[in-house]
Amino acid sequence: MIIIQLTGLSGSGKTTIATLTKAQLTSLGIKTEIIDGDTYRETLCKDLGFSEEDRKENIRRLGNVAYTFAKQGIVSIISAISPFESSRQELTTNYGAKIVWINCPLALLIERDTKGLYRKALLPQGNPERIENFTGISQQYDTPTKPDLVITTDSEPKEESASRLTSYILKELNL
Ligand code: GGZ
Repeated sequence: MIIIQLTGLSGSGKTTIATLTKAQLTSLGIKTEIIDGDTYRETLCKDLGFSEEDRKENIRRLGNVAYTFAKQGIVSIISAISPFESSRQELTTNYGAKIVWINCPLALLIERDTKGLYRKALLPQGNPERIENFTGISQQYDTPTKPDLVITTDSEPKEESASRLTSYILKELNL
């Protein structure tokens, strides 16, 4: 059974790496499921916001979904910011989930700002457009203390990052 938790700031490349890795594993005949925070926030986690409590509950639920897939022999990749070390450790303790840190410098994410979210997060308090509790800006992101793998996304092509994750998973599967 293998569960991978990709953790990293908004825009760091989690979804892209998860998608490319899934394609690589699938081409090798390995069943893979991506459990994406953004997607589940439209369904199972629709009631949750971005407070510390809600984010922890979000990760708990995603962990449980991942476990359901993983028990059936499906490689399960959770792709969510997962900013709190305690939440990540909980999934490691409960399900043996591996921690993969998708690391990209905050300054670069602010500069790229592909979805315009950082601009809104950095607006002054009181501005109606401002996004509150934004990870890395107005809410904490705990740097992973014991990541099983670190993928730095500012210095290598995404395909290479995905290949490193694929290799790590194959090693964990003894393949
Ligand atoms: C961080 C936020 C916020 C706030 C909305 N803080 O890059 P995205 O847009 O597409 O992905 C982010 C997503 C975060 O959801 P997760 O389920 O991954 O978060 S967590 O693991 O912390 O529960 C971002 C968008 O939602 N978004 N508001 N305040 N990201």
